[in-house]
Amino acid sequence: MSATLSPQRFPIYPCLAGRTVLITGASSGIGAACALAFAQNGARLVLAARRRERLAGQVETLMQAGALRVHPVALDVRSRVAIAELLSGLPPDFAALDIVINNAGLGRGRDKLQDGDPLEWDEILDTNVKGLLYIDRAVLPQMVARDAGHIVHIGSIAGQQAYAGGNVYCASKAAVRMLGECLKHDLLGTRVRVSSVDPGMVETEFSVVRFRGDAERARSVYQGMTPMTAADVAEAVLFCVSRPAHVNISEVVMLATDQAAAATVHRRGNG
Ligand code: NDP
Ligand code: 8X3
Repeated sequence: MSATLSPQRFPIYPCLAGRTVLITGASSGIGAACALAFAQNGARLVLAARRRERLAGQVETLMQAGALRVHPVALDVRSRVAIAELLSGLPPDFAALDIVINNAGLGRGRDKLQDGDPLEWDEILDTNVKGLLYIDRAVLPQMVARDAGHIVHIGSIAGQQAYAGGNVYCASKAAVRMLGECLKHDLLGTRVRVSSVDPGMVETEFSVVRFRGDAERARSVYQGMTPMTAADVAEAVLFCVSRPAHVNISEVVMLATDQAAAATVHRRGNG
């Protein structure tokens, strides 16, 4: 699967025009779809991921789609130093972040815990939990000071339901869920909002990464069923951040119609 942006047309919410939006993990999948969704809504975009060349390759399409400006930055969310440098290096018109889509994340394998690789656990937890925390910690002071802003965590149904081989990935997304819940307490009394968008199966590069580049195994995850698309998730994100200021969409749990629960999937024939 390439990072090519689909021609999807997203809903337009006038309140999003001119907003400054930081998206982590914007080089692929859900993050890239969010970038297109916000571009069509006339936002100013900071796109972050490790593969900067991919981000750079999206700029022209996003500008043509309606983005006010696009600033692609190489970032590994596991590095607090890199996050601080990203924020301090933003051009002046990007400095006040209105919306942050805390999306960068990954799974690795479906091994039983007793067979698992602790180095992969570190990668999952450092990215999905600590990286997300570092981003929140870095952007929240300016949002609290301005008494405005919206953070969206991309969680997962895996944070709510256990499945075989989910172990550390499920735990990481359960942590994301609880961090979002706690954050709402920490921000109470401010106008800063926190939403969690928790999808089930979405066909992106997620499974290719999870199965360490085994494209065939990745395809088999979605065999015979219709998964959600990254654009479906981006549309839910747009909905969350376009509500009136007194409304916080706390949590969106979205599943493919062919999915009743994390590991309960209806498959048709040989698909
Ligand atoms: P993709 O693999 O397509 O995208 C993952 C993105 O995260 C890439 O842009 C990747 O960019 C980025 N990323 C990974 N590690 C880092 C890092 N250390 N620093 C910065 N960026 C990083 O998968 P999805 O779009 O599906 O995944 C996005 C989020 O959605 C993840 O948090 C995932 O857990 C979650 N999710 C996915 C579901 C699915 O079924 N696909 C379902 C539920 C939730 P790069 O490699 O260039 O750094
Ligand atoms: C990724 C989706 O169901 O494979 O969060 O855990 S799942």
